[in-house]
Amino acid sequence: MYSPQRRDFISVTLGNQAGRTYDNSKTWRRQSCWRKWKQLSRLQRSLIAFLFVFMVVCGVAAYPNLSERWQVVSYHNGELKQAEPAAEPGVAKLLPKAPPVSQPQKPRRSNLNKRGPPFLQKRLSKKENADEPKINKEENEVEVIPNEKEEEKDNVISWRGMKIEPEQVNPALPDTQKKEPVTNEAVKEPGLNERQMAVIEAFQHAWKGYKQYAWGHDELKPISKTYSEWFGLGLTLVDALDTMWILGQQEEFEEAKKWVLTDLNLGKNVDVNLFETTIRILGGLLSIYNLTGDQVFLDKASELGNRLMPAFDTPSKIPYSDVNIGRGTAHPPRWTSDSTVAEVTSIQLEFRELSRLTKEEKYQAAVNEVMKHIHKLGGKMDGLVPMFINTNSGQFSHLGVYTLGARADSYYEYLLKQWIQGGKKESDLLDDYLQAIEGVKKNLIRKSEPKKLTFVGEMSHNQFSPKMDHLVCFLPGTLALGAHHGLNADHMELAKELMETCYQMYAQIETGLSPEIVHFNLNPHNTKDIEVKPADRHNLLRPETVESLFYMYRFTRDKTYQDWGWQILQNFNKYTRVKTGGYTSINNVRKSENPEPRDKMESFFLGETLKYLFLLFSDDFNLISLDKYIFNTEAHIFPIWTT
Ligand code: DMJ
Repeated sequence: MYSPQRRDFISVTLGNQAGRTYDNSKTWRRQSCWRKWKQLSRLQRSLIAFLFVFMVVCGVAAYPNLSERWQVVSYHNGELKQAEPAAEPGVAKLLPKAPPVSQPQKPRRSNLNKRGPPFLQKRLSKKENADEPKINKEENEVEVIPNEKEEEKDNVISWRGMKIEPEQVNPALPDTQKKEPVTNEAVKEPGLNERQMAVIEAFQHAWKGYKQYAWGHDELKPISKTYSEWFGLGLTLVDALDTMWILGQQEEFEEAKKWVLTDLNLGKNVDVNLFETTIRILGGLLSIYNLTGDQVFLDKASELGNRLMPAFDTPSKIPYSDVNIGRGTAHPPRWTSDSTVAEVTSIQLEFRELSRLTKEEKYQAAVNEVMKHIHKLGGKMDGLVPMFINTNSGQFSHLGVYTLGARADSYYEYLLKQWIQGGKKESDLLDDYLQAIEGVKKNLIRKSEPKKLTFVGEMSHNQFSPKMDHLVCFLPGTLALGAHHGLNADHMELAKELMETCYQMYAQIETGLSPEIVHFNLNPHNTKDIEVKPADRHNLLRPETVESLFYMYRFTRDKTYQDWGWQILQNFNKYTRVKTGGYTSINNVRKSENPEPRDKMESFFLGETLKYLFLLFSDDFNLISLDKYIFNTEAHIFPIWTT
């Protein structure tokens, strides 16, 4: 006889035993739990409910303690950094940002540039991950392209820009008397080579996505075909201005310039990060002014500089991390009064250049004060600095952790580059740089097993950790730059060894793309030099390795460096290019069959990565000559002062 109940029961049970799918398995689990719940007595159910409520209340009450405990953690350059070595996997993720007025989308920030208490970020990261689109193989959203794109080469625009040589910009002249931009004969290459054309094609593809789905917004989300806001200042557009100029993308450049003129609103009521806004937007505007001589960019730069100045109004004169550029107020992050050392020491090139161009001393005075203070400060280890500094006391905080990675990296880079920028006169900067490099050699350099790759590890409370961030791959380029400018020749030897290591961080990985962090093996019995922890397998389209390849090629003329860069570009094209326009950061460099797109094209992919690749592939060594220019930490171009 027909019995619906019996039939239902049998059907569900059998369905689960034989060939259970993801969906019906979930149903089965739900039903099974529900049955168990129903079997409990009323007392048992009440007890469980009470325990649940109790745990929620405890969790809420523990909030201040947690935030205290995590004070040692903050974010720099997109990386979670912790005073204690064992960072919890997956913490460095996304977090919310106070929405700028009338932004259509709830602003978010990727793990790249970190806001809010870390535990909040962890919670959000889970949500974000859940939302993240995966590659849909059928729709083939992440485009896999052949290495050579012969069919598209004819479309490349071959316009070349004009530029001003550093000595042609005379800051002493009033604006009206400044020389018009002149054509620089040295920039007129006989023709672009195939690899440079491939970079232009990549740029055009990235720009196509940005223009279509994110125009005037901070970052493209190429998979979901939308955008994300961080500061609401057209970050990608401003970051890419000088790249367009160098790559000869005239039409795109003119359109972008128009946006800067009419739509870049620097007076909006929004909290911005002092460091990121300085290196990307102020740096981008100054760079394009130096390349074009177009006053509109200097006017914008000068307005932004003024709006950022409240950050320096602290008891110690060490700037706060955040400034509201509309209101003219500044503050530290919510959970600490510390700033990140790299952040307060990597805004100097930009503010100093702004002073030179505007003849207003105040910018340079503010950032020089920071450097003087840190020069004298105790708490360093052989010239290596901790990662945090307190804006009230002016003292380093959370002592004992030394890294060349996130939160300290560009301190070292800017010591050298300020010295070069200023005409090699400021000996404190040079002394600090040389001492720090000796400190790196003494404390942080090791060789891996079995291949003896030279790497830079970290020191945490006298314990060495063989962990190296991809961010550290700026170092070979910086060392080579110093050697080129007359510093110890052994810096160049170390640069070569580290360059090989940074290349291996790509070459030994399944996709040929580096993870965010690697751990080197020191055990002679293990067979692999490089290990990658699950939480570190992402790639954000970062520039540091191709940046260093560019310097190494310029100074050695060894074409191996160009070949390595070419491999990297091809792998970006293979695993991160999105068919409908744009490139995406990915979650898993070890999974070539599905690297898991994160749906974000960082502004530095256009500002830095593609620019450095283009320059790496150029055999014209006068194209942004390293004897006349320096690059800021976002690859923006500043003249070396000649007076
Ligand atoms: C950029 O914003 C800059 O290069 C910064 O110095 C480090 N982080 C990103 C690129 O990785």
